Amino acid sequence: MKKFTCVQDIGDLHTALQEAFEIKKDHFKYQHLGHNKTLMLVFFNSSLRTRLSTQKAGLNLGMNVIVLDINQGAWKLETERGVIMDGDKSEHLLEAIPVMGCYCDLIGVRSFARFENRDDDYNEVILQQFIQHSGRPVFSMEAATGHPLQSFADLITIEEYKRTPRPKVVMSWAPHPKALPQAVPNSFAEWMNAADVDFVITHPEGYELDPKFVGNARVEYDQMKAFEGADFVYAKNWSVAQGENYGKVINKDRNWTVSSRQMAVTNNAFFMHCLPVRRNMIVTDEVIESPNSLVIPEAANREISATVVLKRLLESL
Ligand code: AN0
Ligand code: CP
Repeated sequence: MKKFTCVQDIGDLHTALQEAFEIKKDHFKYQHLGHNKTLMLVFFNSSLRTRLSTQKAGLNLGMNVIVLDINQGAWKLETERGVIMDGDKSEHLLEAIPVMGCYCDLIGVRSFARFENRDDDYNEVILQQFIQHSGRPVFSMEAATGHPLQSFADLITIEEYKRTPRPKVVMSWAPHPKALPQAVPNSFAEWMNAADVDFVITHPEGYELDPKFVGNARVEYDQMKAFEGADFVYAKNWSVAQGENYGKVINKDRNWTVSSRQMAVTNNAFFMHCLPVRRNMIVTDEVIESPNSLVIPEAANREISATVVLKRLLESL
C-alpha cells in the first residue's frame, strides 16, 4: 500500500479485518518492521485520539515517531501557489512538504476542510500536495473530505459487536453549535457501502452528502423511521455539504439529538460516535453512558486500524 486516503487503498475488507484481529491479539506482532524507520505526524488541526493512537501504532511497529503541530512552533504556511508572500506567512507548503519528507519514511496528515472554497476542499488540495511533493507514502489522519482511519476502526468495532451476519447500520446527523466537516460521515458512508451491512443515512433536508460518498445507501429523512430495527446507530454532526450554504449550519434542531426516545425503536442498537462528542447536543448522557455505548471500544480500535495501515505502508517501502 503506497498511500491511505480512502477505502479502495485498503483493498479487500475481509483480509484487512483478519489482519486487524491478528494485531488486536498481539499489538507487537510486527514490532521489527519499523526498526530505524521514522513516522512523521503533521497536524494542521487539533486531535486527541488520532494523535495518541497513531503514535502508539508507530511504537507498536518499532518506529521512531515525530509529531509536528503546524500551528504551534512551525512557521505559518502559505498554501496557495502564485501568492506574493508579503503577509504573515513565512514559508510555503511547496518547500515545507519536501523538507518534512527528508526527515521521515512515512507521513500522516491532518488537515480539515477550510470551508473557503468547496472545490479546494473536495479536491483535497493540501493532502494531494503532500502526496505529490513529500516523496513518502502519505496517509490521512482526517483530511478535508475523509477520515479513513476512523472508519476502519468503526468497521472493526461493528464486526466485533454485530449479532447478525448483516446488521442494519444507521448513520444519523445530530445537532452541533459549530460548523463541522463532512469527513467523518463521508468516510463512514464509503466504508459501510463497501462492507456487508444494511446501511441507512438519516439527516434533515439540506444536509445531503456528496453523491460520491452516499453511493447506493438509502437516505431516510424521518429519523424515527430510519432507526426502526437498527443494530448500530452512528451519530455525527456535519455542516451543509453542497450548494450555496456549503460549510454552514442551517439547523440546530435538538429533536435530532440521539436519546432513549429514538433508541427505543431500534433492535437494542449499539450507539457509536467517533468522539469528541458534545453531550446533550449529539447524544444524551443516558445513551452515551448506557451499556450499549461503544464509544470507548471504538476509540481503542483506532490503535488497531492505525497499526494495520502503518504495517502495510512499511511493507511497501
Ligand atoms: C472533527 C470533525 O467533526 O471532523 C473531528 C472528528 C474526529 N470534530 C470536531 O472538530 C469537533
Ligand atoms: N476521532 C478522532 O479522530 O478524534 P481526534 O479528533 O481527537 O483525533
